[in-house]
Amino acid sequence: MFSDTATIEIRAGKGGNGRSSFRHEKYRAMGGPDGGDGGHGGNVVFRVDHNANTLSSYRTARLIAAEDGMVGGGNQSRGHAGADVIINVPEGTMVWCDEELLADLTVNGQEAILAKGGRGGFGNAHFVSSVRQAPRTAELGEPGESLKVRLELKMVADVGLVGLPNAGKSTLLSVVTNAKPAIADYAFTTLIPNLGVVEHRDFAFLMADIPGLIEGASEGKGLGDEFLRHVERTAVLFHMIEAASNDAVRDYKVIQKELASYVVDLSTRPQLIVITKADTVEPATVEAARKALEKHTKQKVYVISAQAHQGLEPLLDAAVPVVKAARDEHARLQAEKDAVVITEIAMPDMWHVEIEEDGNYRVIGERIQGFALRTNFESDEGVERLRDIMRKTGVARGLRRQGCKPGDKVSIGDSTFEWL
Ligand SMILES: Nc1nc2c(ncn2[C@@H]2O[C@H](COP(=O)(O)OP(=O)(O)OP(=O)(O)O)[C@@H](O)[C@H]2O)c(=O)[nH]1
Ligand SMILES: [Mg+2]
Repeated sequence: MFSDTATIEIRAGKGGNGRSSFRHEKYRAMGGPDGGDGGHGGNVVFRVDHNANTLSSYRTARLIAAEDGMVGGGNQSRGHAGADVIINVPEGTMVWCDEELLADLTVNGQEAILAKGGRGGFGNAHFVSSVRQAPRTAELGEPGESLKVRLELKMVADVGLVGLPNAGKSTLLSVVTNAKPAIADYAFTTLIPNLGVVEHRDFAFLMADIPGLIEGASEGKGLGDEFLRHVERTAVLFHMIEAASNDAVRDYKVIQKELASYVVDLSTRPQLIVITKADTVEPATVEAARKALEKHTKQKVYVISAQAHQGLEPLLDAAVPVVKAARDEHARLQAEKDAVVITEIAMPDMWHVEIEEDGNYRVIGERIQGFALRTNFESDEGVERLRDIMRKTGVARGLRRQGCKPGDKVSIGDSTFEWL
């Protein structure tokens, strides 16, 4: 079955404790305090990876934890920071905690820190003052954040089956794909979309039955706005209307109105209009409904009986080119988005991060400074490209390790910008 949700507990690393120690010096019993700070705990970072397609790998995971920071060393050396843990998720993954949406991850390479590692404790070297020459105090590291999150993937299918409840959507899916959805003679049999693969004339595409929509769905009636979210992730719609309907055009309009009232207008998605369950009424009734629908929509209307396996070939034949066109369009939009994203950058030379007196972060390194020099900070695209380079080269992670948060100022060379 297609899995589109997973619940996991994520836990960031605990900060390392600060050390309390004193210098060993020849001829002196005890030198000055030299205990280093503990390292920061690792973060739990979600990252969009367009090679991932499902959340299935997280269905069995209970806990995903980042590494703890190490305790501070003698000689004022800072403990090692705990490594971040990266959770790769497909495009379109939403991360929820209770009812709150924490992250909506839509673009390849996009990252979000959802549990922040604890700060390392200060070592005793930190507490020296004119009146306290030999402090023994060292801080404990802070615990890392920990929370339970629900991942949800807006489903992606080439074709979504929409229509009123009981229109025969799941039945069609069960006949033309390998899926085995529940089918029954009452409304709202389907509550979660089922996904199947259609193999037709050497072409394969994904089809999903969407739960039935009713009037008011876009305002949440019958869980409708939940259901419409699934429609959002399907490229082509089969709009399905029962042959036994009293008024096929009215049924059609009800669904179109709900599709149009969603957050984004879904009524303009490419549609094939299908009269279903043709075997349940007289041929003349089917014909009248077909004529009325074609007149109203100015579009060809297909007639099927999924149960009797009738009319399916012409419908699937018509679907193939529409699905192909939708995929091409998607690829074109994706290519536009990717145009500002750099896929691989060789940056073998060294860089490091310093924290300046005013708390701003400074990245020092010849190549990254070179990139910054070539960045037009007036242009959002330019800044996004630089950020992407920083992600790809690990500089972004280096900054986070040092505690850099969204809103903090980052300087590279003569340029300063806000961290996102
Ligand atoms: N005679 C006949 N009955 C059909 C046909 N297609 C579906 N049905 C019946 O219609 C009823 C509803 O079918 P479903 O496929 O569950 O309808 P649905 O649109 O998925 O319904 P919801 O999930 O509730 O929105 C079931 O009893 C099916 O057996 C058909 O082509 N001919
Ligand atoms: Mg159904």
